Amino acid sequence: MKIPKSHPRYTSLMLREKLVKGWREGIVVPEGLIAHGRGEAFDYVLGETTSAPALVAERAAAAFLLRARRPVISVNGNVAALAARQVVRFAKTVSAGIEVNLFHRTDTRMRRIVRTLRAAGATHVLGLHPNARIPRLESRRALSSREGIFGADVVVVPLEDGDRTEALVRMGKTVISVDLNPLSRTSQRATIPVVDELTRALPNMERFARDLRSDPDEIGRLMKSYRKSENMKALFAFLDWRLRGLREGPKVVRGTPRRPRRIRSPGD
Ligand code: PTJ
Repeated sequence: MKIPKSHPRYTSLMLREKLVKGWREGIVVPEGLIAHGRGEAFDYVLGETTSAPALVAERAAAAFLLRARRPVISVNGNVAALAARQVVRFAKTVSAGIEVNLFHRTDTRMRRIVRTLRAAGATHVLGLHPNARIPRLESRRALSSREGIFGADVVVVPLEDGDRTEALVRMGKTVISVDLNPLSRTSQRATIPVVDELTRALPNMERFARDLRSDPDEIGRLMKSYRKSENMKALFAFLDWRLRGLREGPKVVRGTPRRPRRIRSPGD
C-alpha cells in the first residue's frame, strides 16, 4: 500500500508495511506481527521518541561494543525485515559479526534472512551451519556458531525472548538488548537494556560508536560509569512523567493557557 509522506503516522505505518512485506516474503513469522504490535503499544506510552535514559544506554552500549574482543549482532525475522541495512552499517562501524538466530527456525527462513542481509551489504553472515548449543536452552534458539554468538563476549539481541538473554548472561556475556518493553524478561535480564524502537536505536548507537571510536578515555569512562539499575530507574521516572502529563492534560499558568509539550495521546 502507498502511504503518503504527509500522513501523521507515516513512520509507524511504514514499519508495519515493511513487516507485512517481510511476512509475505517468508522472512517474518505471524508471531512477529503480534510482537511488533506489543512494541508499538509501549512506543505510544514512550511518546514514539528516544528518551534520555535510552540515549544513555545506547551510548554505553556503543562503548562496550567498541571495546569488545568478539562482538556479534543477532538477527531474527523482524530485525531483518525492519532494519537489515541499519544492522549491516552498525556491524561495520563496531566491527561486529552478524548471526541469524531464530525462535521459529526453519532452513528456508534462515536462508531467506541470510540473503536479505547479504543484499543489504553484509559480506559474512553466520547462522546457517550451527556448531554449538547455548547451554540450558531448550528452544531452537540454542543453535549457534562458535565463531559467532557462542564465542562472543558482547552480543546485541534485538527483539529477543527472555530465555536466551538469560542463558547468554549465564555464559558470562555482556548482553545488549533492544526492546520497547521495559518490563520484559529480556529488558530485566540484559546487561544493558536499550528501551527504544529498533530503527531509532540502531542509528543512534552507530552515531555514538562513530563519535567514540577516537576517544578511548571516554569509552573507558562510559564502561565504568554505566549502571543498569540507575538507568532503568531513570526510564521508569520518564514513563511516570509521561503518564502524569497525559493524566493532567494542558497546564494553565497565570490564567493563560500554556501550550503543552506535545504528548501524543492514544488514538492520535
Ligand atoms: O524471527 P523469529 O522466529 O526469531 O521470531 C521473532 C519474534 C519477534 C516473533 C520472537 O523473538 C518473539 O516472539 O519475541 P517476543 O517474545 O514477542 O519479544 C519481542 C519484544 O520486542 C517485545 O517485548 C516487544 O515489545 C519488542 N518489540 C517489538 N517490536 C519492536 C520491539 N522493540 C523494539 N523495536 C521494535 N520495532
